[in-house]
Amino acid sequence: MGLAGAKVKPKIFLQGLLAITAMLILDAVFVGEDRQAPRLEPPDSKIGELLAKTLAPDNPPRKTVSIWVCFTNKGPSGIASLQAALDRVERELDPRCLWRRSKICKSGRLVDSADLPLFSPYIDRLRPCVERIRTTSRWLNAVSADVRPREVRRIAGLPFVRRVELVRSFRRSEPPTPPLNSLWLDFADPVVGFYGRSFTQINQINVWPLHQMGYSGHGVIVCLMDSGFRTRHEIFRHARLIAQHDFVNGDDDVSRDFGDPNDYSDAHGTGTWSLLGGYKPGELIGPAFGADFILAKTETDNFEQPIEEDYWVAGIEWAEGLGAEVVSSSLGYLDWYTFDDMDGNTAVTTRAANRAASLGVVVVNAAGNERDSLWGHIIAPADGFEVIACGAVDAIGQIASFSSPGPTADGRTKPEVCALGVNNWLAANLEDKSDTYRTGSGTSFSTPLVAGVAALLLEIHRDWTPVEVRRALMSTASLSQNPNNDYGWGIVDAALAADVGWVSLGLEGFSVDDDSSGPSAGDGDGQAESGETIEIAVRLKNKGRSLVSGLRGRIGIANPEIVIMQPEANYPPIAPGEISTADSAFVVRIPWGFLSRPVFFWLRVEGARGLILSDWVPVFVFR
Ligand SMILES: [Ca+2]
Ligand SMILES: [Ca+2]
Ligand SMILES: [Ca+2]
Repeated sequence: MGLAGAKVKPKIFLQGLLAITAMLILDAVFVGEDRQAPRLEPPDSKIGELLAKTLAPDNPPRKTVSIWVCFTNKGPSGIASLQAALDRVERELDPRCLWRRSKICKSGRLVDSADLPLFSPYIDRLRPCVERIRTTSRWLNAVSADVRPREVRRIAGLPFVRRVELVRSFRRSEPPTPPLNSLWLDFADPVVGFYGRSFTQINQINVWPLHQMGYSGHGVIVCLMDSGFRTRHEIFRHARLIAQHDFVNGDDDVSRDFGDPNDYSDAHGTGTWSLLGGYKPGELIGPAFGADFILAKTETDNFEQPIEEDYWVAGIEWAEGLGAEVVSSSLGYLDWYTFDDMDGNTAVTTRAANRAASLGVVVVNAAGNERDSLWGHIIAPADGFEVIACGAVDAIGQIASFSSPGPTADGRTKPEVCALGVNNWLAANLEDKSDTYRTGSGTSFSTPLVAGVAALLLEIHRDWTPVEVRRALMSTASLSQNPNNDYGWGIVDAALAADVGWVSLGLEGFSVDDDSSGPSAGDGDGQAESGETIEIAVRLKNKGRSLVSGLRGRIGIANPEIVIMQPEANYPPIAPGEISTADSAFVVRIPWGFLSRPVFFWLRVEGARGLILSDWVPVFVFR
């Protein structure tokens, strides 16, 4: 069983397995050869298929190749010394890691043999055969290293080496940035004004009610794994950064390195961190701006040198050990895996993500930007069983043209949920101007929004496990009753998922009346057309668990040509789960000669305590 060939059938990983069982199974996946008698195998049989292909004589010769070297065990030890070693590891674990693991493992040991360090004499014996050790993984019981091709057989021949295989590479595709819709926001509104242009992304997933209640992810450790981070950007001035490590360069500074290939190496991570945890009123607010952050630089964001899976695995192991409760990341297009591998248990990153989840870490990963590419599917580790895969929608809730669809290779619905991933407002890293902002698109940018919501849920419910966080997000999202492989369970509703009694309203739909009865004046063909006065009846759904009353709706629009004649409407009380239309409709007059296009009315609904819902009502107007 090797890194490439290992395929434990997914049915073993049925969701809802007791976590301790999951740990034992994962243990078997990673170090299951421990207890077997040493095998004397010819070196070639230990060389993974992909590595063998790469080194085949018909391929162009390479100076070095990056490989995983998996060891047979963690050193010769009897049961007694194994127990002592486990005791030692458990004592050394960070208290915040122990606490988080204890949510899952209610009794017994909080560590297993996958937590034991590598047997250092093996590494010492390996060292003369390699150009450079890249990183090590306790969970995989493996070392990654750059080696000369001719050394591969010699390494495979070492008696303590179980298998060697290629380190896979990923490449992130940047989706096209669509033209901006002219959506108008009233920044004079105190709620909108506080969030600035980030209101759209925060409002769509209903985060601001939790901020108003005082939640911001305080006390929750969130790890971002990305291309590097401009930590000096003003948006992070209030962020509590408790640890950082650069796995690519082996230092403790995740900002741009002198030797990095271009000036933009920290652009992607700066953007994702700002979306999750930025704080600048009037400009940009992330869902979990009050969290404790740990940052891992695990990619170079370099076209020539794509993202490599070994740094990602090292990063998530490190974060887990520090007590990370949420990990947010996005990898990218897979150069080496096939869709059949997206079965939740094959890609190295997926298996590491599964183990992190089984230890209590909520892993949130981008679904990918590959809808229209040759790949056409979700990307690892989004295929993981408890991994929350994030798709991307635009400001009016339509799936982004690039957002990778499910299902997984074994037929599970993916992604889990969606958030804004088209024209998000995020911190930029333009040349040397550190305090700028920009728009950006991609599932990379919807992911940190959802990860931020996960941190809010964990702040409110300290005992929730990854299974519970995932279930809360899915069961309260916009398509929870009829999920599909584009949106998953739909757009997140943070206030509803948090289950704190916040009145949560959804825009259920609307209808346009263009007949000549009542205030409307038109030809009655059911289409809104230039020259007509129309009535817009908006239906609201009470998604919460208590009756809502005293609701007032008000619409606004950026386009001054359209005259709003009746901007307000009162709603009757709405029982939980019920849908209601206002007693009277909104009335608007469309001028003659109006060009055919969608028109976006901004609807805000207030209750006794102020704003409850803000959303867009898109009406198509024909000439
Ligand atoms: Ca560095
Ligand atoms: Ca009418
Ligand atoms: Ca009409």
